[in-house]
Amino acid sequence: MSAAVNDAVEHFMSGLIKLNPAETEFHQAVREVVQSVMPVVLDKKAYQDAQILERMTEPDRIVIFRVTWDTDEGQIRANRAWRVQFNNSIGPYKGGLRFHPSVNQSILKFLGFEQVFKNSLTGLPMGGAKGGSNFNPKGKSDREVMRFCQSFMIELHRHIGKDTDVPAGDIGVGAREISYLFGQFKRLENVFTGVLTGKGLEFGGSLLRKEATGYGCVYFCENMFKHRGESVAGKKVAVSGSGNVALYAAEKATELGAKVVTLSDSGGFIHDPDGIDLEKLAFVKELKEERRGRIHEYKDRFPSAEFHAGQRPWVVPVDIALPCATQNEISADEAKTLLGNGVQAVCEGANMPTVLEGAHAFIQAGILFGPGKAANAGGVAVSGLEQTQNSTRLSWSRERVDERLQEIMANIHGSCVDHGTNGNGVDYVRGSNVGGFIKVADAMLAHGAV
Ligand code: NDP
Ligand code: 2IT
Repeated sequence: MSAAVNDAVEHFMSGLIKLNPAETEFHQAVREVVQSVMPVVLDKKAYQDAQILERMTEPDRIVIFRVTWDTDEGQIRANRAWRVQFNNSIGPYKGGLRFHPSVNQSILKFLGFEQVFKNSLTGLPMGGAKGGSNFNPKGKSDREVMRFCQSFMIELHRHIGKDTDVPAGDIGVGAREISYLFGQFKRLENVFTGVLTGKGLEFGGSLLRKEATGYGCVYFCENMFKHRGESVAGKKVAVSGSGNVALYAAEKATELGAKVVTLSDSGGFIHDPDGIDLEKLAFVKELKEERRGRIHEYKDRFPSAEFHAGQRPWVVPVDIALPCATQNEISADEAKTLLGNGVQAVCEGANMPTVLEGAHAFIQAGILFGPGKAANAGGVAVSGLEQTQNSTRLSWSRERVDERLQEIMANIHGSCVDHGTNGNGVDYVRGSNVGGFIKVADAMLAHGAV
């Protein structure tokens, strides 16, 4: 980075930090983008005159509300909830809902900000948003989760709609929660419409939406390898998490001939040196999706595996790392460990799972580093296809959705190559940030001062 670019980045960031004190995750996400796009902004006076960066880092609006619900024992509980509608310059707001005790405004702003660029990269007409609550669905009964979702929707329904804002799932929000949310929206508004994505197949959901983020992440990884004349086949893979993204990333990696050796949850990780094949994965899916069990139970079923309590999988020597759990789950030290063990690719299924210093280390080492906003865009892309199916009142076959998903992931890869190629290969961070930025920035310019 030149001194002029560096000065401009630091000047911009000091203003942003002053305006948004203590929102550390939001600062981190913005810094990464601004480092990439500042040369483009400095090159185009129209962007500077229109204060494009200042406007892009300020959400259009944030709705904050209390969600009151009662437990099975009849006790009243209250949680805080948000919808961050970040930017709708290229389409209606679109992005997931997260239910996790760690959720706060900083985390939802970072996620909403990332979503703007990710959605732009898909090539579909979707703006960026994120929402959620500090509600913890773990350990709650189905009826408690239902009452929470219904109460949440009593406020949220005023702010969303098929042409306004279309939420979906994220951590802690899966098929069960989306179904309760959809049922309540339909009751409140008396319309049957594609206002949420990730719906059940019986009421407008798309085939392959469940698998899309994980599959898309592996398709993106395969594109990166192909660009170097290689493939994921035969590679050893560490996956973190054992939720929606992790399970289907592991499935697709295995289908493409790689050997997945780890999965995790917040309790620790399992290491199965023989490989977590599709049969073992079927057990994990049942454990996690049906029984809401814990990953350590894998060892009870497959005793040759190891369980490492309280640890993350990055100590295991692998060719490919697929972080698919949560933000900042690869520290600077863990990035060094992965590099020291000869990792060839890190492809992010989760949003911002690598700390900035770790991401810089991966880029500097010249390994294939696929940032979340490119690598995990398959989920929201198939959400976009679900919206298309809903508005035409048709359902596409699994093959048709998969074909479109592969095409979209290849296009995103192409956009990264176009905007990120340098003497060292492809800088996918710069490529995805610049590729996502230009379309949104130009739409904002065209709309004038709004
Ligand atoms: P799930 O709730 O299905 O699974 C989350 C997994 O990550 C669980 O195994 C969970 O373990 C683990 N996890 C969550 N928080 C933490 C934490 N603080 N520390 C350690 N482990 C944690 O969520 P998804 O699979 O949907 O989401 C995973 C990631 O992918 C997130 O970053 C999300 O934003 C991103 N993403 C999701 C998309 C989607 O379509 N669902 C699309 C694009 C990105 P435990 O059960 O112990 O909490
Ligand atoms: O982070 C994400 O892209 C998601 N959680 C999916 C969003 C969506 O609207 O499908």
